[in-house]
Amino acid sequence: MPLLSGKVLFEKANESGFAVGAFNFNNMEFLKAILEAAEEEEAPVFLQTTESALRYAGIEFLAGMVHAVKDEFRVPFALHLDHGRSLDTVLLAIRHGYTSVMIDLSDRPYEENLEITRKVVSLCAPLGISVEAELGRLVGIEDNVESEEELLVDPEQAKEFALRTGVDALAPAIGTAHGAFKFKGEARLDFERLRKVKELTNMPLVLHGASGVYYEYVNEINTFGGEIKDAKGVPDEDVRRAVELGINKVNTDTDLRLAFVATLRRIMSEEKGNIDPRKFFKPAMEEVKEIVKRRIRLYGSSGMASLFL
Ligand code: PH4
Ligand code: ZN
Repeated sequence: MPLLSGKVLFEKANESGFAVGAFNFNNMEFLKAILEAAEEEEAPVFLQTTESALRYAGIEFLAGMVHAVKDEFRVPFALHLDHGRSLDTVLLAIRHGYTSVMIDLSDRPYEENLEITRKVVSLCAPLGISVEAELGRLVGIEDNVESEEELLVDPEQAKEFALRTGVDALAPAIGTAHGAFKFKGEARLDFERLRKVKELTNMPLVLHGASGVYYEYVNEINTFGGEIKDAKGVPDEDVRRAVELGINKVNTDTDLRLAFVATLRRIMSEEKGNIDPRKFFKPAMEEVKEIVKRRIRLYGSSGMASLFL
């Protein structure tokens, strides 16, 4: 299956009422784990890189790996720029064969976000590249904000933004946050707000900051020398509900990091005489593959590759 435009993935998911898993990668180990998991689950996926991934590994390596292996896999996938912060990064991604981009100017004034997003759409649409944008802001407990409410998406504004920009997908802030520390107490997602955004836009929606931050990995990390206290993620039932209410792409990065690091910490402490990194990385990569499969099943996208034949 060729590398597809994100447009195709977004449209099929929206039509059929499931979410495509979007997984971040910064190296070969994560990319291989994600693709193998998708293949085993027969699920479409977004392979995505942020600007910090590009600073870490270089776009030539990250995009180069995807283009080099794309014909080895049968499942449909898109190469997506996650949280692109400028027109320059979008242009860089276009030059490197990305099939989907996110332009994230959610921390800028509304009109500025709108104008630049419009420009990105006018560049990407003729090339068949999908565009995702964000409205409202994602904040974690580290950000110390006084009023979370005013950072959440305004559904009427989402409708206007979608019409005026022509974006293919919208990421509405409904209370999630990036990283392993998402909530102080119980998880609180604003489902009513999500329902309203879907009703008013009827377009593909994206959930960022959706990791489950599973206890078993947090516990393993803490047991083998790590220190991550008060970690908290989005419960599986909340992710399921968000998909039922119209989320069509779910971003997951932290869960993959936790799986990888937990396994590394355990094996490094068990095999003190080993200096071959492959002996650490291989099982860590396998664990990333397991968590990707688990998340794909949660999003209802297992078996959905057949829709693209
Ligand atoms: N993302 C991933 C953001 C990763 O700069 P960086 O590479 O560290 O950024 O867009 C998510 O929405 C991931 O959500 P999660 O943290 O809940 O997995
Ligand atoms: Zn995100």
